[in-house]
Amino acid sequence: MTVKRTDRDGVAILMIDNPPVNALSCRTGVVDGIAGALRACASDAAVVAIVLCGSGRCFSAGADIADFGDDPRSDVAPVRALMALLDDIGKPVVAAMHGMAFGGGLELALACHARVCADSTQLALPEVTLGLLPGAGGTQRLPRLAGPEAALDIMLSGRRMSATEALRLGIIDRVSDGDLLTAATALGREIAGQPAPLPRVRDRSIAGSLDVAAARSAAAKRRGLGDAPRLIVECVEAALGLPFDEGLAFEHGAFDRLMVSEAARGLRHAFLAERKAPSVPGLPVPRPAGRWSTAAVVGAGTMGTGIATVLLEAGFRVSLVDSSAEALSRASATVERAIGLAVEKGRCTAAEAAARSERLRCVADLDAAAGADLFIEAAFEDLEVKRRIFERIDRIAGPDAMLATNTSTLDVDRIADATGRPESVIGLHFFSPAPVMKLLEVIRGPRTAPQVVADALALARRIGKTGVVSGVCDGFIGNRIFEEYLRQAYFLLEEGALPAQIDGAMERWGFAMGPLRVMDLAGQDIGWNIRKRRAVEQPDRPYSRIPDLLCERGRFGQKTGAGYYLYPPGSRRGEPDPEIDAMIVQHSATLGIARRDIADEEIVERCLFAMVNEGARILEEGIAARPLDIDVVYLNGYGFPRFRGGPMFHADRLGLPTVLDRIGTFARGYQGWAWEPSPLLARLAGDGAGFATLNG
Ligand code: 3H9
Repeated sequence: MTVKRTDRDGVAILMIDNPPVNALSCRTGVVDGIAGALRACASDAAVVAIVLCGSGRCFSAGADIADFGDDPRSDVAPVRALMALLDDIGKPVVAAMHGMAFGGGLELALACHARVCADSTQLALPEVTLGLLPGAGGTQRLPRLAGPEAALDIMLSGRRMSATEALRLGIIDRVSDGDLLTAATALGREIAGQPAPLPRVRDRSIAGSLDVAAARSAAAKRRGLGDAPRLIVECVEAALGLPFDEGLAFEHGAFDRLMVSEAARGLRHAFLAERKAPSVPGLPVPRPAGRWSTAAVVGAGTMGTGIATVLLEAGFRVSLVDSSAEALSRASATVERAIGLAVEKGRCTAAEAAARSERLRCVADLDAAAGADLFIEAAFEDLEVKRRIFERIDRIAGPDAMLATNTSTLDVDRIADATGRPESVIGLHFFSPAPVMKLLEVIRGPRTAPQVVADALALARRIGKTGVVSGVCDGFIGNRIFEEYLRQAYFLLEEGALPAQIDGAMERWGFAMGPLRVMDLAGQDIGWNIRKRRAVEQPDRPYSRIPDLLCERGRFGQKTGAGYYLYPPGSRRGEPDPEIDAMIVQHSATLGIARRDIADEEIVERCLFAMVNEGARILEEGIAARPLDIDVVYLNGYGFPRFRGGPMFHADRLGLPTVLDRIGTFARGYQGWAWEPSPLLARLAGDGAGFATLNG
C-alpha cells in the first residue's frame, strides 16, 4: 500500500506513502498505486474532489532516481501516464504540499487543478543538478503559471523556493498557516462547486516573453551539467511557440536524450554514491545526537579555527584550546568574521549569531575543556606532538567521549596508543577550508570501536559533511591517491609539458583546478615536508625534484605571491612565469631528457589512470570498502568533475580493459616503474567486470 485513502465529506485524501521522501517510484509500483487510487476516486460517485498529499517528512522529492537506467521511455513512462490521467480525470484534484515538493513531485502538483502549501514548504525543480530537465510536463506547465523568465530561472538554477515566493509567482494558489489538509479539502470543494471546466494549467496561455539571447547565455554559464541547461531553454522556447502537446513531446524527447547522457549518468552516480557512502554495513545504530553537545578543538591554527566554526554552526558549545594567546585571538577574530558573514548572507539570524559567539570559549589550557563530549585535535602534523596531546586528553575526557585527530597522513593507531582507550580514538580528517569543504574522511583505526565509527558518521551528517570511512594508511584514501596523481603531473613537467598546459588540460577536462594550481593554493611547503619523509621511507619510488626546486626558491605558492605561477596582489588565479618555465626546461636538460610535445589527452590519461590504479590498490588493501567511497572522496574533497561521477565510475565508463591497456603503454614509457598495474584492476578487466560490481 503506497497510497492511503481517507475520505472527508466527499473529498478523498490520497496520501503517498513511500518513505523516506515519497519518491515517485515506477519500479516499486508507487506511481501505478497513485494512478489506481485516482481512477478509483474518479469512478466513485461519492467523491466530489481529491486531495493528493504526502506522508512523513514531505510531499515528494520527485521521480525515483534509482529507477533511471538505460531505457528512459519505460523507466519514466508511468510518471508521464499519471500526469496525463490528471489532465483527463474530470474531478478537481488539489495538491497539498508540506516539507518539500521537488522535481517530479512538484510536476505532479503542477498537473493538479490547484496547489496549497504549508508556510514552511520548499519547492524546486532541481533536475538540472542531475544533468536532466523536468521531464513530466514541468517545462511546459511552469512557464504557464510563473511566466517564462521566472520559470527559466527556477529550472536553470534548480534552487529552492519558499511557499511565499511560489505564491507570489502564481505557482501555488494558497499558503496555509493552519491545517494543510483542511485548507486543501476546502479548496477542492470550492473548485467542485464552480461551473466546469476544471482549471488545468495546460489550458492557460503564457504571459510574458523570453529574452532568448540572455537565456542562452545564462545556460552557457551553467557548466558541468552537460546539455541540460541548453535544452531547458529550448523547452521554454517550445512552451512559448508550440501547442501544449507538441511542447510536451519536445520536452519528453529532450529528457530521454539527457537521461542516457554521460553527464546525467555521472551526476546520478554522484547523488546516489554520496548517500550510500555514509551507510557502512555492519555498524551499530549511532548513539542519540543529543549526547554530543560540547566539543574541544585542540589547536587554533587554520584547521582548528575552521573546525570550531563548523561545530558552532551545528549547535555545539566549543572550547578552542591553544597555548598561544596570539593564535587564540586570531582564531576568535576569524570565527567572529565567519559568524558575521553568515548573518550578512542571510544564513543565520542575529540572535543565532549571538548564540554562536556565546557558545565559543577560547582557552589556553586543555584542562579547561575537561569533560567535553568530543575532542578534535588539530595540532601540528607531528606524531610525537599529537601523542602528547592525546595522553593529556585521555586524562581529562569522560569515559564515553570521542577522541578524534584531524591528522591527514599519520597512523591513527599509533596516536591511539598514547591513550588507554584506543577503541575511542578515530580520525576526522577535515579538508581546508573546513567550513566550505563537504568531505570528512572518517579514519577507522584497527582498534576503533564500531560504535565510535557509527557515531562519527552521524556527527558528519549533523555538521553538514559527507562522511566517508577510510582505513589507516599513509594519506588515507584522498591524499594517497592524490600523491600518484601529482607524481604524474611532475613527470609530465620533466618530459615536456609546462604548468599552464597541465593545469589547462585537467581544467578543460572538468577539474575545478589543475594539480599544480592546487599545490600553489595549498602551499608548496606542505608537500615538501612529505616528500622529504618519503625520500627516506620509499627510496625506490623517486619523485621529480621540480617542486623541491620551487621550494628552494622560497616559492611556496599563493601565500608567498609565487609558486608555479606568479600571484600579483589581488590575483588568485596566477599568471605563468617565464622564469619557472625556464627552470623546468633547464631541469629536463640536467636530467638529459629531450623534451617532447605532449598532447592534452596524454596528460589527462596519465593523471587520471594513476588515480584509478592507486584507487584499485586501496580497494585491494581494504582501505576503502567500495569504489563509490573513492568517488565520493574525490567529488567532495578534490574538485573532481561531478559530471564524470568520480575516478572509479569514470574508469568503468571507459572500460577497465582500455584503462589497463593504457597503463601497459605508460609502463613502457618515462618512469615506467610507477605503472605496475593493480592486481584487482587486472582481474576485473580480465573478467570483463567493472568496479561497480564491488559497490554492493
Ligand atoms: C525527477 O524528478 C525527474 C522528473 O522531472 C521527470 C520524470 C519523468 N529518488 O538526501 P537525503 C533518498 S528527478 C530516490 O539523505 P536530505 C536518498 O537517496 C528527481 N531516492 O536527505 C536517501 O536514501 P537513503 C528530482 C531519493 O534530507 C533518502 O532519500 N528530485 C530521492 O539531506 C534521504 O535523502 C531531486 O533531484 C529521489 N528523488 O535531503 C531531489 N530523493 O536513506 C533529490 C532522496 O537510502 N533529493 N532520496 O540514503 C534531494 O535533493 C534530497 O534527497 C532531499 C532530502 C532534499 C529531498
